[in-house]
Amino acid sequence: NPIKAPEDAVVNQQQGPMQILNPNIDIDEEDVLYHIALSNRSHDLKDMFQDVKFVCFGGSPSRMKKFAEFMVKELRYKLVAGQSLCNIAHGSDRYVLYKVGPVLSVSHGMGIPSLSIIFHEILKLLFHAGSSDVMFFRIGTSGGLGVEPGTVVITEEAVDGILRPYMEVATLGMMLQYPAVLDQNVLKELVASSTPDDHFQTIRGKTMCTYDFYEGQGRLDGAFCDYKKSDKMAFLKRIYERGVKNIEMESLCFAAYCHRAGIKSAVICVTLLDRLQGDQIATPHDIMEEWQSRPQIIVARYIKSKLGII
Ligand code: R2B
Ligand code: URA
Repeated sequence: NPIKAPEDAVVNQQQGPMQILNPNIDIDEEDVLYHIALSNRSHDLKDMFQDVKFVCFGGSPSRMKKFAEFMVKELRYKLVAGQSLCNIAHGSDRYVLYKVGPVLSVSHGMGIPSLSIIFHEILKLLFHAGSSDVMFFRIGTSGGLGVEPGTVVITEEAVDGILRPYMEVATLGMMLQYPAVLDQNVLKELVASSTPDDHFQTIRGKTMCTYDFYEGQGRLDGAFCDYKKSDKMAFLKRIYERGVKNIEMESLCFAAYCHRAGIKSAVICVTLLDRLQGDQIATPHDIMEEWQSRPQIIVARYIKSKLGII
């Protein structure tokens, strides 16, 4: 039977230096952050990361590099003469990690298992670094429901593939449930930051997070499909009527872990297609590139407003 995670494992909201809820992590021992090839012994994590205030996660390594380059411009950040941005996790080829002043740009790969690994390691990195009052964002892509492709959806609640607002994790032979709660104030501020001059719509809505891109999202074009188009449409209409505006593959874990750690966070995804109209993503590359910059614009605007940069 599923079991609710222990209440005392939930911090309400972190304040001050990053806390970690694992008594086994001892700062006097070596802690290897294996998938980003860093450790609290081999690197001076305080020196490298103590000033981090915003961590932006996104699926693709090249997109997160572009986001870091975008932030260099937006924050008018001065790179050391003759130097370009460097991937701090270059010793591993699993994820990329760039730092632009107080902003970290990190790739998380596809799906909950991949996001979960980097989330643990980034949280431990910030703990060792003694960073304080840090916010997390996921800037990503998704399939939309009844919205114009290219629309940005900011998640009000993440639900799983059967509309449950929590993530289940099999732990020591038990199914533990972690509520996928997101900060409603950050959500409001992000939605309010969109302007009539933006060349795209920014809306709020529920986000369905699935464990699979094909059957999990009711697609008809996977290698397997044991249902009919009418079944798919009935499912998508049902979830649309329950307020789901987009479907992707990480928001449930991202929201659940941020809530569990007491970190303010938001999920901002652009929609690449309208799933009520089809399954295949065939939009030209240049248009897709422009769409994928939209969540970055919203988050950069938010970060700049918090840093007092006009
Ligand atoms: C959105 O896009 C990816 C699948 O194409 C997945 O990581 C997600 O959430
Ligand atoms: N990412 C998803 O998970 N689903 C889509 O339909 C598009 C992007």
